[in-house]
Amino acid sequence: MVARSSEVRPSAVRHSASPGAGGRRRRGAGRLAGLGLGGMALLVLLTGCDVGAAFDGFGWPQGGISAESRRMYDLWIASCIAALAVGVFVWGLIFWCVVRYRKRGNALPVQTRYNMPMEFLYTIAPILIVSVLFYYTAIVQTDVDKLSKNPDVTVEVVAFKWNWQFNYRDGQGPDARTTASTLGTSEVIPVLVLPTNRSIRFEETSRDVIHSFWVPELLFKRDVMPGKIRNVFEVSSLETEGAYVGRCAELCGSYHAFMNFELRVVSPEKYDQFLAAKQSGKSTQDALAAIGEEPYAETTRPFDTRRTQSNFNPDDAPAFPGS
Ligand SMILES: [Cu+2]
Repeated sequence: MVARSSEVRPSAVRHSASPGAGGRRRRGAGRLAGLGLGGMALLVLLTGCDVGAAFDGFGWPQGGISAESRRMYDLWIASCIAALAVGVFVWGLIFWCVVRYRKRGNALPVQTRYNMPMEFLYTIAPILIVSVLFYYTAIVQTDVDKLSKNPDVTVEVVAFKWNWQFNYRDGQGPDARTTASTLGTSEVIPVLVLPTNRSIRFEETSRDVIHSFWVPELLFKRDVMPGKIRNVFEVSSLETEGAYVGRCAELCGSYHAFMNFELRVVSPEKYDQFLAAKQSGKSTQDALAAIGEEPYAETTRPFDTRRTQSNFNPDDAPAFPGS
């Protein structure tokens, strides 16, 4: 139902009443349908190839190494395609209106208001779009946050100013036992060795302030809280072997930016050998060398804090450590 103002131009009435108007409307509708079909064909063509790679991930980091990171990446790409489709449709309508209804004389154009179908569409369409995006976001988020009863590997992540300790556990929760451990120092970057194709549970705890465990290739970070809070998350499988830098993603103090570690993803067989070597009393570096891996971190290096060399005395009077 269309309600129009009283300012309908006679020419408009004449125009719509002219004998050729029905044919022109049909042609216009045909053109619109053609455009719609063409747009859909283009979308199918684009989704058929790797749209994410073609558009550089639409700004999202590529190269995720976990099943969860792939799902988050896919959600982002699908959301971008949906946003682009809506954008192209709206831009098309804008340009069509600009051309079709450009000024042709001084007469006031047809004034349209209280167009109920249009107003209904304006209200329903955004609600539908947001609902669909929310639905898929909720599914992926639930999937990423999902915890299983019996993960294959449980590792306790302990953060402290300004380093990490990784404890391999024989069960879940604070009461489980640590069977092997890796501790970072000022001279050695801690290397967290984990296997491919096994589910891994991370249980996080901090010894001082809030830190954040972040491996960019997991496309995921989670705060590490002090006190009794144990933040837990799982990765259903790591898919690509390799060395990946890990960082603290929460501003935790002076040396926050250097609080690095390395995630080393190896085959399940190598992982079992590594763990056995650690449990037999070998150091992390010796255990890594025993399975044919680089003993020290490859993606980052220890930093020099120069904590003992600072001298804030403007007269350069010597300052000694501890003095
Ligand atoms: Cu930190």
